[in-house]
Amino acid sequence: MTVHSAGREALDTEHRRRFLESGYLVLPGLLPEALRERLVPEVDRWVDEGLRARSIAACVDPDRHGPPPVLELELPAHGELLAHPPLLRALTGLIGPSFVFHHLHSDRQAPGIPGKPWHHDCEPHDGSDPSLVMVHALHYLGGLDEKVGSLAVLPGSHRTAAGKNAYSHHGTTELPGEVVIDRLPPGTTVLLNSALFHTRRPAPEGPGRPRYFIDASYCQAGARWRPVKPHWRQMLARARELDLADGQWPELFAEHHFTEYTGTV
Ligand SMILES: O=C(O)CCC(=O)C(=O)O
Repeated sequence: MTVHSAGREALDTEHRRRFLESGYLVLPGLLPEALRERLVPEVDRWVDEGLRARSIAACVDPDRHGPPPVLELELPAHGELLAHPPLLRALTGLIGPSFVFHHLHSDRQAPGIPGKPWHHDCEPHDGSDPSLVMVHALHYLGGLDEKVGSLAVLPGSHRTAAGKNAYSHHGTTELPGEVVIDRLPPGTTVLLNSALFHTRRPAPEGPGRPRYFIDASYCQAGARWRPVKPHWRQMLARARELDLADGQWPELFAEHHFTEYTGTV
């Protein structure tokens, strides 16, 4: 497993080389306890008050539901998370300083939730440069262990062009060459090249404890990327209004990095 100790100022060229080659990097404890302690009740609220369900409905059937009443990034700790300085510094080390926020999801997965079949999450862009990268930051607030199940990745799979669900017929089964990430301390972030195939596996010994999982994604500047939420403009506008980038990172919430929303694919 490619592991980097969080808290160091910048990732060195070796981390970058390993990320380019394998397509992932594990940053144990990137999220400090104080931030985690504020994120967990926000995730609980997001799920228990139906805000997550409402947010999904806004994407699945926008004509019927309209935009959600609350956005993930309007929850204060979630807003902080998406521009968490050590995270943005790590991204800079991997893909350079010019990138745009794409989307944020937050969930408390119930114990016993089924796995998620092999897939990747890369969105297309309208440019001609195939080397432009989208990165997903998978934040495991409570870490990973036998009580919450694991994440498996297929190193190098991001380098072959394939549809998001090209391996979904394998379900969550073991694939040759996979790396299983099944033990992570709380507050660990796994950075994935979004084109990397990965799968979520359920807890091996049956239902354990809830899996607190937030993912945020970022796209390298240089082309216009496809948005995944119909209310993407509102999302970026609120992030700018709330100054989540703290006066820095001018591209982080800029609209010009996106094509028009054309529906779910
Ligand atoms: O739950 C996880 O560890 C990964 C989930 C996942 O693959 C996804 O949300 O795309």
